[in-house]
Amino acid sequence: MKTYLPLRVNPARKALLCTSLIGLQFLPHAPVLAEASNTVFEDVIVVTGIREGSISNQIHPDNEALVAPDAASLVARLPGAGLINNGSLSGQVQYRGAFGSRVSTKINNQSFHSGGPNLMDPPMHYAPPTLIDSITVHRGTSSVDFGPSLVGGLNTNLKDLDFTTGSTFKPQYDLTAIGRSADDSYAVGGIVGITNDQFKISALFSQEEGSDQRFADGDIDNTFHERAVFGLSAGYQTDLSELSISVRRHETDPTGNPPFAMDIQLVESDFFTTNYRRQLGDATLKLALGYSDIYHEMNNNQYRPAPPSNTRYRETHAAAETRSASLALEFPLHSANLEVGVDFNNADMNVVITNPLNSGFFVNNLPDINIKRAGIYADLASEVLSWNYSLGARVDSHESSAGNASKGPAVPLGAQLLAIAFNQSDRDWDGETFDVVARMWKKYGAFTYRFSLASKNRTPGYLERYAWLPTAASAGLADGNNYVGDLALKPETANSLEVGFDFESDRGWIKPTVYYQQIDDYIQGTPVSSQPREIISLIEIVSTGNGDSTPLRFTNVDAEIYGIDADYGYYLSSHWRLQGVVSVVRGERRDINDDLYRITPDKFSMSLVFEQSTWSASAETIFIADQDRVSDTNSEIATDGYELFNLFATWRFNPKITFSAGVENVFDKEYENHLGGYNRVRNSDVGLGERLPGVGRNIHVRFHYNNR
Ligand SMILES: [Cu+2]
Repeated sequence: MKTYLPLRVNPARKALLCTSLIGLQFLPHAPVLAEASNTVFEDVIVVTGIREGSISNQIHPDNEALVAPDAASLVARLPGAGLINNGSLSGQVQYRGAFGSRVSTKINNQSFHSGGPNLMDPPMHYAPPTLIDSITVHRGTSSVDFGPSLVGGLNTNLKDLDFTTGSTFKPQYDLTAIGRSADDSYAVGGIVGITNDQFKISALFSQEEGSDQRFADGDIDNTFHERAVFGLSAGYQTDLSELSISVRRHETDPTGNPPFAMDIQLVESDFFTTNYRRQLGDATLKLALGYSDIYHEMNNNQYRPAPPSNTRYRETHAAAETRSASLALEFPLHSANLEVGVDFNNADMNVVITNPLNSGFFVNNLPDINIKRAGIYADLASEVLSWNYSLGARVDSHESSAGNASKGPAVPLGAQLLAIAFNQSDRDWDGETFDVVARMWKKYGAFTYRFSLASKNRTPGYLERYAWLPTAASAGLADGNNYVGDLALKPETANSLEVGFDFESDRGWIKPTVYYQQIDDYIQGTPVSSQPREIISLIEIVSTGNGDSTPLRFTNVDAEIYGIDADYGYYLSSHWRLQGVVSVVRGERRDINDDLYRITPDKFSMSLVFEQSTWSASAETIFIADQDRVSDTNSEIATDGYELFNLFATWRFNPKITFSAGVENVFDKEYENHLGGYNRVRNSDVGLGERLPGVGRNIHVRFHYNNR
């Protein structure tokens, strides 16, 4: 049995593990039809805490190279994935060419709206590495019970205690400490509590801080970060039911965002979740409630060289409050397993831009937005002629509205006129979307064949629909363009086909997938100047005042994304093996001859791994290709390919203590990170407008101490 996997890229084990994790989390009830589970379509990254002796194919947890403070970088190592790097704590996961809200991202199964209109706090912002237990990534299409998600979908489970056997309360802890040289950063955190066979109660905490990251030519200014999390959780179980409640407070202090016009001043957020599960005869009832309240401030003058003129000082205040609920019933139906459910999501958001030097300057560029959704779904899983299949459908009813834009007297006339026009427009929208997902898989010897066919939707975000003032806020596109929304936008629809297989034998494994996604009404910025509307000249005038004379408007266009990705491994001997990942993604417009923006360059990685029972070591080479398939519409600049070399080792001293260490970018190679955006901070060692470089040589250590 292989106990150490320094680079966790073996989905067969992940699939097994995931099944086991689900079993563990929802004890005491095993899934009704374990074989028919969809886990063959999931990748699971285990970051901490697999319980000793609890599963047969055990994977030790502490072997992921946590080289960055942003946990999104962990997901970026998977086949088909990449990291949209907008700052040390502002990374978005790109999956098969999609990012932002196209890839639904949850924490502890809670779906919530970010606070910042530029996604300075994307969902993974709320998952500090010291607190992560595991991350589940849906390969390709997520099943309908996951909720709406155009491409893929991921959920991060934070650490939690396990119920024990016997009524005596026992202390339980799971603590992690991380240090990194490239930004002199540290992170400490974990969970501590007491538990018995019925009750558990715990406290969660995390503290992280780091300065600017170094690269071969100096410092990458405004890549510093600081974040703290506190929380409490409690659980109760009986033979037939389980109830859990958790509450968390996240506080992000000044954290830089070099590809944006502003930096995070603060993000203060409260999260509340409660989950209930009950066995009713053969059926399982699941209820989940969630609430999040996020308040965020950012500015362009405190943490980077201030603008030359007082009139250009900006401080933006943004808030998002999300309420969510879901109820599902899972039960056997003849030889099949049926899950039916309803889910709701209701969010209020507001964004005000101010000038901290002029109280007469304030403008409500996203005023009192409300976005509501109610969904109903059914998912049938069964086995016919030794093929497993799952068929799911969901219908969602959507509603959105915006309030009146307020504006101070110091706001220029052009913007005042745009606000008046916005306030006179019809800002209510409602619509329905219909998603279907069909999957088939079959185990045949060493092979598992996988097919999936889906049609999924994404409704426009509040910025895409309601941004009436041309600003650089763009949900993190960071392409230097100003954007305005379109009240008439339609939802995006992705029709996708995916074919792959998992092969696993004593000699190794390979899991390739080929996919094609046709995305109709893909939302993309197109030049305002080419659009026949009378107000356009005004938008251009105001946008010119805001630094971009050629603004873009979010528009429905047609696109396609296709590619192939795989992970593989080959056992050279009982202690040595080779393993790695291949990703090739293409994203293109179908209506004009252009490529999609910020698509992951082709990637190939190979690690040589040496493994013993208590320690392992690996040497990894990553080849990143040139990316010259760039978006003309987004004025995207091509980047050159490069090669990186990393080292990593893990020692397990005893069942409680694991220590890992590694060197990222051993040769301190200087390279442009294609997904990193362009530098907007003056007087940095990175030129203004230059593509942000990847981090230089980075020595990282991690210490994990737990008795779970
Ligand atoms: Cu922000």
